[in-house]
Amino acid sequence: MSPHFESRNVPAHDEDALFMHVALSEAERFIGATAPNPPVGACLVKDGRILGQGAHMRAGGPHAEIVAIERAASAHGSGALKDAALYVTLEPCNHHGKTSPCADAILEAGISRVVIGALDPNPNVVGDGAGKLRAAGRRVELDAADGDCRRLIAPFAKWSTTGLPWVTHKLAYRVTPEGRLTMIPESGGDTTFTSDRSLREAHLERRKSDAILTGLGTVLADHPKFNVRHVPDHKNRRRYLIVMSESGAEPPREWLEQEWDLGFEVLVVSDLRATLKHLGELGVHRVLVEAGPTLSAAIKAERLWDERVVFVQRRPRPEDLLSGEALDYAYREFAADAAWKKN
Ligand code: AOF
Ligand code: ZN
Repeated sequence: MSPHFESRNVPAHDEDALFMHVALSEAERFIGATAPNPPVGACLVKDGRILGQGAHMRAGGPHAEIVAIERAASAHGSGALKDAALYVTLEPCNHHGKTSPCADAILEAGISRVVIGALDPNPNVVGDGAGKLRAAGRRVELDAADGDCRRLIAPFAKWSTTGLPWVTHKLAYRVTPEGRLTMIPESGGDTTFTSDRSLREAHLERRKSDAILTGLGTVLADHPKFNVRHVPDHKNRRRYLIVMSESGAEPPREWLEQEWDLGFEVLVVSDLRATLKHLGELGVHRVLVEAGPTLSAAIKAERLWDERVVFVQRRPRPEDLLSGEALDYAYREFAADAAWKKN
């Protein structure tokens, strides 16, 4: 699967899946902004028309359903919501957390049908929002987008059931003149990828992350900047930047100051597994690994990754160099036991 174009399983003429993808498109904009909450999107529909749509934008902020309901009510009047259908990527909550239960707001608005993309995997939330809606006589249906909503919250599902963050491992390979694939060793610099498309893709992965993990070798070799540059970042976003240093040696002071100024809390660590556990405790859902061969080999050998984004340099033909055709190819893969593939 190429990360340049996410493949989606939308059955032909399936209107439910289409509206659920409107909700998904809302949620996706805030991946990387909502931890320790999941990204969630919602869309309200009546007579085939979208009345309002919205997303959960940050922890502590209103839930996606509430944003969509408020937008629809202010655009069309609250009476318009009666007998509307709500498409929401995650089961509406039925608990008093930082906000009051979405299930109640849905009932009050008179919404008669609720299409849910994924059940809430959070075992600490005593909810059954779906059950409450059903008991109140509303039509409740599950999974209109064939697993895409489960995939959206896979990092949240992993974190809320194991306490560990989801690890995305970014890798780049070059083909040598002898035809061997070698890892492009450095990771932070802008020279790693040949095409703008790949650069944007790599920076989108940063945008989606709560922490970036690299190795001291990479830092010393390149003094990389790890901030999001080729796509817009979330507003006022600070992230953790983890430097694996087996010897315990510190990165250079100027580099530490540079990364602090770019919005990072830098942690220098020596134990990979203990660090992932610690990051989970800090509320980190998504770790992006951007490392050289040594740390990458450890991530691979210890099977610590959940998802990989792999860039492969193509062997150029002379005419490609003139045409400006992208000299790379990218794909994404998931560990075989990725939880979102099940049920
Ligand atoms: C929803 N809609 O948009 C989100 C939900 O602390 P709170 O009140 O924000 O609750 C957080 C929990 O609510 C979170 O752990 C997850 O189980 C659920 N998230 N639920 O109905 C939303 N973000
Ligand atoms: Zn809620």
